[in-house]
Amino acid sequence: MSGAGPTADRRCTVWRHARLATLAGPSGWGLVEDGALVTRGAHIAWIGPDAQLPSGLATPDAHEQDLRGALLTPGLIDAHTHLVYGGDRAGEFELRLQGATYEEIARAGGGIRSTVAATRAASDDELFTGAAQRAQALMAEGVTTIEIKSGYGLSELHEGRCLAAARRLARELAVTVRTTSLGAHALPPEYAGRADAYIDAVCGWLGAQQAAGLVDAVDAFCDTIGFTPEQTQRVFEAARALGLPVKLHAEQLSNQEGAALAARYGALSCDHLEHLSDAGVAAMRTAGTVAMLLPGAFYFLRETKLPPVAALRGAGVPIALATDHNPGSSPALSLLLMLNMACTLFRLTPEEAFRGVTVHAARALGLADRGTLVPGQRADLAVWDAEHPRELAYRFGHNPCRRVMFGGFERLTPSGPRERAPEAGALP
Ligand code: DI6
Ligand code: FE
Repeated sequence: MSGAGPTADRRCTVWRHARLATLAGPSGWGLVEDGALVTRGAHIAWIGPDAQLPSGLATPDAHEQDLRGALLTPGLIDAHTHLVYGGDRAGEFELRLQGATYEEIARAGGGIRSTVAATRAASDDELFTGAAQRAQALMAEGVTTIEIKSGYGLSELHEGRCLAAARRLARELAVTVRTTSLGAHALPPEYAGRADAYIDAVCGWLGAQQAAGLVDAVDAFCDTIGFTPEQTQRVFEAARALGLPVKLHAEQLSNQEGAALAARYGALSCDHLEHLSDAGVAAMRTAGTVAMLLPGAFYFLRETKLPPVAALRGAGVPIALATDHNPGSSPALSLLLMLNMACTLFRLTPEEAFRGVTVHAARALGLADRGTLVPGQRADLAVWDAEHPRELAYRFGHNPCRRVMFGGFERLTPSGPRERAPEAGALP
């Protein structure tokens, strides 16, 4: 566990006397008792037992921080959110508690489409401010990377405004944002009865979104109240033509064999998956696609059909977890709560759950530079008031995050700005 690179005179921090959960290697926590970790610039330069900390590794002006036994882990990654939208759906929540189903509300023109109306009516600043507040709630729990989907604008103009708000978050907050274009989330009212024409429009505006630097990946909602596999495939073809990776909201409410379709396009992840078939599991394994489980939506929609965790585990499909934060099916703003829910509801082990918001979440975003504490990885770190990482999945409604380092700079508070302006090139 060594490997300082030859990078010159960049600012260093030496974290000493920490319990490290490195997640290095294919399984296990990778625990190092009384460990040390050296960051240089935006990256991890060295990690290992404190007693083996090499002298002369850090620059003379390095900040030295004694963590006195606190737990140090990779920063957390929320790899599936819909953070940018207007309004809320608390009234719909009440309707569902009185017996209306999510599908019934959607078919009656509520659901996603009511959020679309509120999103279109919101100003750019309102979209940004609402999303920033939600992002900071996630960041307070040690989140350093967030994926944000569009999908509540549903026109070229409004989808672009939502993706631009997501990009602005990355400029103004100390967090990495990956954007996903989800025009194929629901049918907007002006295209009622013309789903194929709407899909043509979605495919048509992807190129301009990409040219504007607004999109890192493409997603769709393939389900009875979403789009058909054929329509989904057309979106995937358009993404492939542009060289954009795909992912899919698959088998959430029904089995459309969407996961197998997505796997044929080399999808980064398939998400939800309660109704995933054995064929879908096999296709995901072959393609190396991550299974993104979303316990917040399962819980909030009071679903009873469990995702096939044993089959995914048996096939060696990497499992990730995310909040799926959105106003309709998962208004959750705690990734730590998802750890607990994934264990209690889906029977993941605490280690599987934690890998799901670190290593496997990074993979679901196609990011190879984060998710573990290994030399060369980004210095995205979280310090916890905990003795063992399993405690992060055990307690709920409790936030033990004490400090966060983002790309080699400590945030002033866990959700706050960087302690000082970044050096050019040090941050994404
Ligand atoms: N599945 C979901 O759970 C979210 N989107 C999707 O395709 C829900 C979005 C919403 O209800 O606003
Ligand atoms: Fe979602």
